[in-house]
Amino acid sequence: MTQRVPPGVAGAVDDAAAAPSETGFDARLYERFPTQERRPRGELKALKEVWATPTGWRAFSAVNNNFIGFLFIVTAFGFFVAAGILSLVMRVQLAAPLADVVPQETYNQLFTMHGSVMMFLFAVPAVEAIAVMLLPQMIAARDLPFPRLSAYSYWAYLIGGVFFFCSIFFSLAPSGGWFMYPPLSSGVYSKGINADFWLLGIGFIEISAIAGAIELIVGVLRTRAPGMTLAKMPIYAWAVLIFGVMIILAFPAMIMVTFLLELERAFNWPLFDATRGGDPLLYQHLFWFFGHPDVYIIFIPASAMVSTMIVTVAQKPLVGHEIVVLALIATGFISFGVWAHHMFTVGLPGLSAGYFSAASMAVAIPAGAQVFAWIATLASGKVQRNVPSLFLVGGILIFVMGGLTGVMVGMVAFDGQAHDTYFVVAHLHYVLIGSMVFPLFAGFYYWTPMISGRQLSERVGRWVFWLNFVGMHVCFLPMHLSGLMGMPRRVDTYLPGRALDVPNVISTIGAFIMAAGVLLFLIDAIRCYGRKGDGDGNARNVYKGGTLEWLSTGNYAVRSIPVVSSLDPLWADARLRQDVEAGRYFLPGTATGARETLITSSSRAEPQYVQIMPGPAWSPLLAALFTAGCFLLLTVKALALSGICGVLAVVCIMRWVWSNDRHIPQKQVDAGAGIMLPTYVTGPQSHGWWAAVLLVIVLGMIFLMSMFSYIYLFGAHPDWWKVAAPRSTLAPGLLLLGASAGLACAARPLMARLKRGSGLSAVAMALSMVCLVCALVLDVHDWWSAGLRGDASGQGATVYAMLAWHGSIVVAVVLSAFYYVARWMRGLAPAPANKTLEALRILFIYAAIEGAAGLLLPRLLPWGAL
Ligand code: HEM
Ligand SMILES: [Cu+2]
Repeated sequence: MTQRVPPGVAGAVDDAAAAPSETGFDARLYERFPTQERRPRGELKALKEVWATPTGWRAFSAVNNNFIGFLFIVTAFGFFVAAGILSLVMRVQLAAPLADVVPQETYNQLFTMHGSVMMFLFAVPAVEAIAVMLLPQMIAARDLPFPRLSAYSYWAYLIGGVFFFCSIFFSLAPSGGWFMYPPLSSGVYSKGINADFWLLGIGFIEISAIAGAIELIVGVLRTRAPGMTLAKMPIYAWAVLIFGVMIILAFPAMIMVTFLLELERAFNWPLFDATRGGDPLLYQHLFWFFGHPDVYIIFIPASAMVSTMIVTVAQKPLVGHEIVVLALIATGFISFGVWAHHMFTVGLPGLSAGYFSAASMAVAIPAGAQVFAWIATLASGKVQRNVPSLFLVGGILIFVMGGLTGVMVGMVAFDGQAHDTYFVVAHLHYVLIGSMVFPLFAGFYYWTPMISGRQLSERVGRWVFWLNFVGMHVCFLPMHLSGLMGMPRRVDTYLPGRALDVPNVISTIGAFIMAAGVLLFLIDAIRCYGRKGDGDGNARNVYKGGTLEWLSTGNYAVRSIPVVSSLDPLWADARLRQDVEAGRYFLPGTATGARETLITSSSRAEPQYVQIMPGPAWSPLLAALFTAGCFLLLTVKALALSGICGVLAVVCIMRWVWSNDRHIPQKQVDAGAGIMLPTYVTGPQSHGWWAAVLLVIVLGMIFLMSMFSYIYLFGAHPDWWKVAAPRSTLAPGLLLLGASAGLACAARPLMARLKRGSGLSAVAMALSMVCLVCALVLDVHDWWSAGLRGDASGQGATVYAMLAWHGSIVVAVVLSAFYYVARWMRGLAPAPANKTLEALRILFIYAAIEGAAGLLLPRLLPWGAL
């Protein structure tokens, strides 16, 4: 009897023959997937049981990406509605001149909260939430690689976000605008704790976004279905990868700037106070180094959703797939070089204004390339007429209009006229609504059948679209005009008799039309998702998409993980669904009796090992609760309680890591068709190692930002340097740090080579930690005895800020050293191939390098100033 080789398998084998293997995996093994094989009984049942979500109130301990992703999306949408309601109040206040609907201070809080919530609690989390839900399904992974981390980042976001939002009900909301420039937001002009609430809310979103980014990057690079090489990776996965990398590079600036602002507010360190050696422009540079890429962090995944849906809607492959991938990468790259276009009016030197202006316009090129690819794809196919396609086309139109005004404000001279007027308000809403809100709605309509097994109403959907589309233009088009007529943004009213009445009342009407559209959508969504039955998660591919998420049948995504050989596997292989659902591919059941997914190599996606995944647990939820408590209580200055919460949060995190870190025996399991794969891998091959390296990159970026702050202030003030640096610390400090790094390096060979190695390696880690602490103490002590004070000068503020940040890393090192020693004492750290040890070594070595940088910079930079 001849065996049929499924097309996917055949393609992957051909491919592998064409290119050398990345990991030594033999692609001919794929041919073992016979189509006629009888699966053992009970296999599917075991798979279902292992992946079942706990029921009742225990559902909140669930960590699966479907569950968490769904809650995440709903929460983000909730914040969109809430921030939208705030904007309606603003629009009512602005409907007529000199109206008195809300007091001025409340209006200030309204626009600050509207902007902050939209940007930080809606836009970024929403695209991240969709990635959490969609990415694993699209690349046929069973879950994201660190499910408990997603749960933690979701709960931290929910709890922090709700508290942040509620501040507006107590008149405790911040009022300095969504970018909170000092000096307006400093202790002098923003008294009370309102601004601290902003810092709190933002702090949470930073934690959540970075945790999510690390996990999404590792997810894209290491959990793709076998055969899904980078060339066959869906465009959406590319976008998620770029999104993750951008978060890792951009958010550190935001973390540093919020950290510095809080230091200035809490301890009166004059970081942004020009009269005492600080500089408010430092804040703007750091903020926009984050803030501009942030817009693209939102736009890139949303635009890839557009590409994905357009392919389906047109039933044609994306025209210029490679060009669109390149365009996404280029957009991400360029967006890091344009931040100062938000600062044209602060008096940049002519040359740099010219550079930033030109670079800003260059962003239009890749964005334009994408738009043309979309139009060409739509034109080449027979476009299905449905609600997703309406939102797609509408969104592209709106986005193009926003892009055009973007090129206008990118011109320095024009920006001088339009800056801080309603023209900018119009521009930013066109961009954000076109590039993100409309694609999001399209996505809701498009993927709802996959999530709930039911469709949102097409009939109602048309109304939702037209109300939103018309309302959007009626609201924001006149703002271009009122802006050019001189109406400033962030002002609660205007005078009569200046021709501003008409455009404003039109805008208000438009806002309510849009609100009606959103309300209609909400009603339909509740109807659709609220109904019981049928919604067993069975994906009904109503739009005939070609990507793998349409094979999802449960919490575990696909029944078996297929071999992929095309960009649109479902179109390429008509039998794929059948074969996958019959369990004819990888991991049809559970090989070890636990949740598991396949880890593949980063570029060619060759199977490497079976990752055993953690299941439901309360620790992420509790840890998030206590983290939130810690920050919140700190904000209201309840120090003791905040400390207790902090300790409890650490305990919960340790518990969670401890239970995650089961020592799995290194054995080989049958991953399907007798292909044997290991269950435990260490070193650069393991996904944990990748996450540790990414974390260190984030920490390094944050520290770089603190070094930048030092250098910037040093350069901005001629006689800035107040206290001579204690040079005598340099040699002993470096010696200690060198010893620390050396000991951490030695821990592993000690364990591998010596008989009592595991004990010695624990001692080495403990000593490494001690050296690190001593170096820090020595450093702080010497600056202090040299007379440097944080509140006395810009030098003091930046040096201590750097040390404070390094101090928090040292605290993490101390905690993890205790953790490691505790594990060793319980006999849980025996083998040389030990994941905990590997991750901790990376952290320790990084901390030593960071310490050395912090030691050197403030002693060496002012060499000439001696
Ligand atoms: C129904 C839809 C919306 C309406 C009616 C609306 C209305 C407004 C208004 C009137 C302002 C200006 C307030 C002022 O300067 O005095 C504003 C600012 C802003 N909006 Fe919206 N908006 C909407 C949707 C959105 C969305 C979807 C986003 C982002 C995803 C967004 C982000 C912002 C931001 C960042 C600001 C600037 C806040 C600041 O100046 O600090 N808005 N919005
Ligand atoms: Cu920008």
